Amino acid sequence: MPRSNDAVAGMLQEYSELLAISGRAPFKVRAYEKAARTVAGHPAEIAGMDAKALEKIPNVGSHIARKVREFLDTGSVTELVDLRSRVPEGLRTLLTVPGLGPKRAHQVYEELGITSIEGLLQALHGHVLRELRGWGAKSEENLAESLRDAHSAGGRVQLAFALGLATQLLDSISRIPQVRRAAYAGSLRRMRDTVGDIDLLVAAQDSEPIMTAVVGLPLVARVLVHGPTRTSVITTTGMQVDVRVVDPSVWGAALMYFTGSKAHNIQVRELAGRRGMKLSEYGLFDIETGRLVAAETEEVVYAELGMPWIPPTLREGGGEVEAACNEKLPEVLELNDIRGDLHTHTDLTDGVATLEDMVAAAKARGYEYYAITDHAPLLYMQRMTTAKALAQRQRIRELERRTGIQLLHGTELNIQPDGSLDWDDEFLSTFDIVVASVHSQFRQSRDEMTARVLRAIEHPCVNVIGHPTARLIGTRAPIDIDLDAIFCAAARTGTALEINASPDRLDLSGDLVRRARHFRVRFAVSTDAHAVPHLDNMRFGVATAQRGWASPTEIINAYPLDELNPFLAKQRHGAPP
Ligand code: DGT
Ligand code: CA
Ligand code: CA
Ligand code: ZN
Repeated sequence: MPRSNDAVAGMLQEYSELLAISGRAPFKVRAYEKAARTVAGHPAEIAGMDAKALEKIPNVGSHIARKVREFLDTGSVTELVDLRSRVPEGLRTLLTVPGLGPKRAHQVYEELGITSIEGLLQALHGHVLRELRGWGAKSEENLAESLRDAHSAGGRVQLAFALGLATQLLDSISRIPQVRRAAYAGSLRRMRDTVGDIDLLVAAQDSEPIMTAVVGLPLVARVLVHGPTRTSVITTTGMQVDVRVVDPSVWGAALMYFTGSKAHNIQVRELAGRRGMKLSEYGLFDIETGRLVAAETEEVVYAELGMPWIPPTLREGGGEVEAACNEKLPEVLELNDIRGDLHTHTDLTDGVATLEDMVAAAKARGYEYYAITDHAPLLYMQRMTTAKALAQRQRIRELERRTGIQLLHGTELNIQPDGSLDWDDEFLSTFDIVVASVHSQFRQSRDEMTARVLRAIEHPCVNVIGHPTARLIGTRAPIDIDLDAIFCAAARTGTALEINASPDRLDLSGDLVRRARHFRVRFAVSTDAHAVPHLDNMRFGVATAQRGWASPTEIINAYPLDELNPFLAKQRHGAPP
């Protein structure tokens, strides 16, 4: 997993944003932005490359290569640090305003002297922004809307971002000599789709040296609390991290407590009470004798309470405690149940990697099968044509012979506002798998939207509805649609609903998966990968399926190919390929 690529891409992206907000030439801004995207999607780990090898990466010239090398060697870039210090703090916070963008942030700063989010809101509500060059009432409304959407995410961050940050911190913390164990807990361990703050748990005899080391970590920007059992810091990314140090002997009880959720903890504690015991972060105790019953591992604590260990993704207080006590916990989907990815792109449309690179990566993951589902002609900017699709099919068949992995030639259709699709039925029936998704016109009425998606579900060639609610976490609300009608029709017609594993989508969400399961819907957990590293997002999709209590029997890409194929056959007319 090329982690260094993500870090470098982040650095280049920040650089481009700082250039933009400083009012530098647009071509320079774009160069860094393009380099960031290419690096993020580059299939090989770039950490070990020298400047010359770096320059061979598309969109990476000598200047950028030098900065990347400096970043990899020293962990920072002098010119970036310099640029950061020259952009006022208030102006930098404008960069975090969704829907504003660096160019406009620079504009409101220069022309109106706005240096804070409050100032921006004032100008917005006073209808001052619409008077600016290049704005107008429409831009003003759009900004207001982005702000409303973001506010509903409540200052939380996406799961993948929190996981990346937690992993980096744990990496540093594990190097502190006195540390016996360290792990993340809280909503991150439960894999909620957004995370408020990161909770880290550390096992050590003595907390003092740990906390001292933690507040000194380079990622720490500000210390909120520096105590012996709990330390809270704000990282340079703006995210809060709570660190607790416990004695190794109570690791299990503490991990259980700080994993939560609060609702789960309350239910488990009540259960303990009914059995004459008391549960806290220090362990499970017999109330009468005060004797410690269990604390060392989560397994023994749950076992003493009369339950099997409950996967963290289920710990939301949604009936899992009762189910566990009655031996009714689901056998949830695990990452190694996944036999293939059913929604992926290549550079034939908007992916950044070649067909060959994507397939090689899929094979390296040990997948039994793999579907290529590039966009279809109605998404005009992708310039897909029938001829290109057929040529791709040819390449796929050859590649299949060479590599031995079963390849499905698919496509991702665009569900038009009236529910019609790309291509005619005859051509559609020649694909091995068809995904259909809403990619535009998100604001139809509920009735129109429901009819639109139902028509796609009823189509005999459509196997999967991609990212069914079209939400983008923190930026776009879900479409307004009668989901029960969708679930009912999907189950009846043998159309799977996607659990899109991309961290900005996680669509369907865990809650919706759980609701859909009552209708006996089948699901496809897919990454929608546009680059090789995106294939790793499968873990977020699996976690989302778990949060919906889904078992492998309900997930079509956990089926072996000879069970998947009859599902994909649906009710197609026309000759199969
Ligand atoms: P977040 O940070 O908003 O994404 O959500 P969490 O679940 O990580 O919540 P957080 O960070 O406030 O607390 C971490 C865990 O600590 C939480 O999941 C359960 C436990 N916890 C915190 N406060 C309480 C409480 O008042 N009662 C109980 N029983 N547990 C608590
Ligand atoms: Ca938390
Ligand atoms: Ca916390
Ligand atoms: Zn896609």
